[in-house]
Amino acid sequence: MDYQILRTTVAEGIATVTITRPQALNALNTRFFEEMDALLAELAARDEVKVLIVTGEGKAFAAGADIAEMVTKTQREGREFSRAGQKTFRSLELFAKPVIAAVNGFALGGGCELALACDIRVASAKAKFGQPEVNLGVIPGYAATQRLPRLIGLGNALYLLLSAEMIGAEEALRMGLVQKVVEPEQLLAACQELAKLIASKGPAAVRLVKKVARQGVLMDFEAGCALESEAFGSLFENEAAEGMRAFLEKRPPKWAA
Ligand code: CO8
Repeated sequence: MDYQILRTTVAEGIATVTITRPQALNALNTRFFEEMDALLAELAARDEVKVLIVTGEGKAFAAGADIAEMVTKTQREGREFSRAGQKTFRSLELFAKPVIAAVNGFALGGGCELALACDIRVASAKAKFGQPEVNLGVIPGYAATQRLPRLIGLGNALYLLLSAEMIGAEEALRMGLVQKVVEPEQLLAACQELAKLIASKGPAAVRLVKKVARQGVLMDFEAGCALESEAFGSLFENEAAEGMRAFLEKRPPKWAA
């Protein structure tokens, strides 16, 4: 695909994906979703890519769905626009490799929903978060009504969704919306360091941790535990044998690719 909005660099097993429409504060349009779908398919097939980082160029991570594109939509088109975006973000959420959101600036509406679909959120101290949809007479359409309560609890989620208040990085950290806040100039380095740390771990274990946690959170406890035992067992005679042997032999593990 001829990528016009997403710029991707791959180094040391880490793919950094940057949204490059700063003139519109990286507002998410149809083209963005098409490119993200194509990119995820490409990166899924590249074994050397272990972790993804998603970030934005300029002062926004993404300031929401593209209001200019949405304004004239009919009910049917609105539904379709929402479903297409939900599908892309679900693919990102279920992507076999961990995804870190490097939230550099405004993460509003659909932009905040993009961050929510990532596995870990690291924010610049300058980042701003919010779900301002009700200001526009709409509601989130990329699953913030579903992911936000699961991530930060119903009280915090409804506070953000109903008030449309924009909060800073420290407040987002307090709510559990982000996992870490760093100085703006440190953001990419901090995310790369975290990505490299994850990439150095047992690859099958990393894949299964994500899969089991993601699936388990939507299941009842017993079913989630059964899934965990199944995944746990599958690592024996495989990666776990090397990881534990390496520990006992006091040497670093040699993971199969
Ligand atoms: N869509 C389209 N264009 C945008 C968006 C957006 N979400 N956000 C900013 N822009 C554009 C502005 O129109 C402006 O364009 P231009 O230069 O041509 O006038 C340019 O980006 C720069 O923006 P500002 O001049 O407004 O920059 P400021 O620094 O003054 O303000 C803000 C920054 C506070 C972030 C402000 O731009 C703002 O409030 N943006 C809108 C934020 C918002 O409401 N986002 C939620 C959108 S709704 C949504 O995401 C729903 C998701 C689910 C959809 C499901 C499908 C149906």
